[in-house]
Amino acid sequence: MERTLVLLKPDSIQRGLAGEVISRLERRGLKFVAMKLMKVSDELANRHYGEHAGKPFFDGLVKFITSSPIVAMVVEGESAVEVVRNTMGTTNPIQAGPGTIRGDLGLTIGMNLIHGSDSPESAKKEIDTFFKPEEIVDYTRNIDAWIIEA
Ligand code: D4T
Repeated sequence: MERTLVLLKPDSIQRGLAGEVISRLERRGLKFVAMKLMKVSDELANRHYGEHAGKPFFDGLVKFITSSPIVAMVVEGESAVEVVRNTMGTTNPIQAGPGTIRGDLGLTIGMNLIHGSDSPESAKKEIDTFFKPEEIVDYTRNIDAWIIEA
């Protein structure tokens, strides 16, 4: 089953929207296999957002993601990367469709509530960046028989 990294960004936590965002992912049928509240260090922020280094928004992005705690999660499910990205909506909440997390709850690209890996390859790298293998929990849910076709 595919896994992806999800981060509830500082604005989600500060605005008291963590439960709302987690609930939307849960209701979609996705399964959490790791979850923790944490502060992102400068070093971790630079590693996670390394591909954006040098871009005009990079310094602001690092400042934002290190400004206040986040919740990091590993989410599992059929096509989890794509499903999470669709549930999040586009990067800029102004363009994000209604019914998506960013479309319903966000207004600015710099505070767009949630991160989800953009491919299975980056998901693997990002999960390794944020979690030790022993922090990821394998378990079964009986309800999956009503969510995933055999
Ligand atoms: P993340 O990586 O946070 O899930 O966002 P996306 O995958 O949807 O978008 P991204 O990697 O292109 O951007 C990373 C992060 O930078 C912020 N950002 C982005 C910004 O503040 N200004 C900008 O112009 C862009 C393009 C938002 C998300």
